[in-house]
Amino acid sequence: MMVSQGSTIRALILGGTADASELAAAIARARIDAVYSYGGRTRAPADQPLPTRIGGFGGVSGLADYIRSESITHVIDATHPFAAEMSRNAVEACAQTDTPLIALERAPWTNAPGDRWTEIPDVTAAVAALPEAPAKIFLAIGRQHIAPFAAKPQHAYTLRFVDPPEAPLPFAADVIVSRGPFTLDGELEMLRSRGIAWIVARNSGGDGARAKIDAARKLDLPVIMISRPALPERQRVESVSEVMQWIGHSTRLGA
Ligand code: 3Y8
Ligand code: NAP
Repeated sequence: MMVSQGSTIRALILGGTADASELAAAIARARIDAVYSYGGRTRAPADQPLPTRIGGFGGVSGLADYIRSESITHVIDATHPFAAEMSRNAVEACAQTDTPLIALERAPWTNAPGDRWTEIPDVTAAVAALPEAPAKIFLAIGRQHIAPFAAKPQHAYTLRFVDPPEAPLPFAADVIVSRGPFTLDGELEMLRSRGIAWIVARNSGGDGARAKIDAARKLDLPVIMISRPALPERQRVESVSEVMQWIGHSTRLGA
């Protein structure tokens, strides 16, 4: 997609991940005009070295209006592989406004020798994959998608949230409040001390949440691994440097 002759760059980073924070630092160092965007899911998101906005745009039309009113010339979708609605909206809004879009998306984890993964498509299938006999289970899938596990209340659940729960939980559970990134030693200690027998995780990829997967292998624990949602076709890279080249490339075209 051509950037018009002589136009200046103004990038919108759809953020909320460690990769997005790394990109924001590179963009700030390069003194590229940009805005960092959080969805407003957590109480105190990490500070960024860029002007930051927090909260939804108001669907596809809200994002398209934002792109136009803020004279955004490039959109980088650096959200999480499970932030499917945001990613879909970005594809649609960038098509409507003819704005260059690239996704910064880490590769999925792949199971290594010794892993005991059961790969399933979604949370509902994850509940079905759990045993019937009561067990100690670590749900490492955050806060938004735990309700279906109320169908198996016989288990002793440990949850991990970024912020303390505001509403009553849909089932009895022990909640760890921690925002990560997590370490192998920390995960081994947590899993051992709680006698966890099963882990439910999403295939987020990246390093920030990988420690529990490595700890499960060391402890020979089964992992119910939720695969990523399908996303529409869009240009996709796995490194900050490729995004910087993409921006630089468009600059050369537009210079
Ligand atoms: C608000 C920004 C950094 C970024 C930290 C990464 C690593 C730790 C792994 C586990 C899994 C989980 C969850 C997780 C990870 C990083 C990274 C990553 C998983 C923050 C952040 C925001 C969010 C939103 C939050 C979700 C939740 C998911 C917890 C900031 C810390 C489980 C995803 O309470 C809620 O509503 C939380 C919602 C979306 C999934 C869910 O459905 O509950 N992330 N996480 C972003 C925004 O508002 O736009 O607060 O600073 C970012 C990070 N989360 O600074 O190093 O980059 O992947 N985040 C999953 O993998 O399933 C934790 O516990 O093992
Ligand atoms: P989602 O379900 O895909 O998005 C739901 C709605 O939230 C979007 O339609 C949009 O609202 C708003 N939104 C999401 N991300 C936004 C952003 N970066 N900036 C502005 N608005 C945003 O999103 P999610 O899975 O809840 O993820 C929310 C945030 O947490 C994202 O920043 C994501 O990167 C981060 N995160 C998510 C996960 C995860 O497991 N999903 C893990 C780590 C980090 P409007 O339609 O009103 O624009």
